[in-house]
Amino acid sequence: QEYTALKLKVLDWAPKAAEVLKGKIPEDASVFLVPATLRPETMYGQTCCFVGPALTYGVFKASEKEYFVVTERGAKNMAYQGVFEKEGVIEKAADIKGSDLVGTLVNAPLSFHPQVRVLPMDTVLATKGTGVVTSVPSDSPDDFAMVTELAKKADFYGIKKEWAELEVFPIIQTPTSDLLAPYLVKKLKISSPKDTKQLLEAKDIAYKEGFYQGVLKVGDFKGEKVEAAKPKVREQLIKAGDAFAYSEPENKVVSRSG
Ligand code: ZZB
Repeated sequence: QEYTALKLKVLDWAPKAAEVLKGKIPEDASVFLVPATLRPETMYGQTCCFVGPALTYGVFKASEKEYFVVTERGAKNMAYQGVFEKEGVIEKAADIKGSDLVGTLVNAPLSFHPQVRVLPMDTVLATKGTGVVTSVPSDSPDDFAMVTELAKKADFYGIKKEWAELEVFPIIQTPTSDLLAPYLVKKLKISSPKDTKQLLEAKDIAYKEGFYQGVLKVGDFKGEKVEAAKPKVREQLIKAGDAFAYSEPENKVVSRSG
């Protein structure tokens, strides 16, 4: 699987994260949460960044001045893809639990919401991508179901309600909707992230309809078909230094459905 790894720069750490990382990262270094996505063309619609609250992440040194927050597994893959300074070598500055990252404020490249929060999602897999997921509720049914749940039960999840209530803007027009994920969640009567079966079906439809019939409504490639615009948005992000290519060894790919 060829992913796009996006660099979400940390602007303000959650108090727990600040405490855990104190003295472990140079003051003048930039730290990024690095989600792996298959849908770079949807990045205009990011509203938050998900981590698995029970997962352990590492803060890995990418260069003198840049550190990446990803799973150790993700970092090991990156080490063989020219992402770090030495081929095959990872340098870990710290360990941090996903739950300690919740509430951290990050910059989301290209998004209409340039500043978004790190929020918890129990279904994030440690065995896929970087263990960090950028959330696009307009086009990902899983993400729409999760942000809806988080806003409904903010106290239970230990977050501020407004962190999960950022406006969901239309990004891609398809024959059925310009907010495909919310449309499918409603149509398939999905009421929570626990409706795994319907969510899988919704995801399948959203991928196919978005890719083959979608047209971008926003950004520099507005009016172009998703099929054509996807690699262009990706290139633009990479050229700007906001993203890089990340791939997974074929046999290790595990789908979100398990
Ligand atoms: C942003 C995005 C926008 C995504 C969208 C999807 C969609 P999949 O699920 O096998 O098809 N993802 C990445 N890593 C993980 C992980 N460790 N655990 C759980 N989910 C993960 O694989 C790719 C997608 O699953 C990725 O692309 C990411 O969410 C998520 F509009 O990034 B995506 C219809 C889907 N739309």
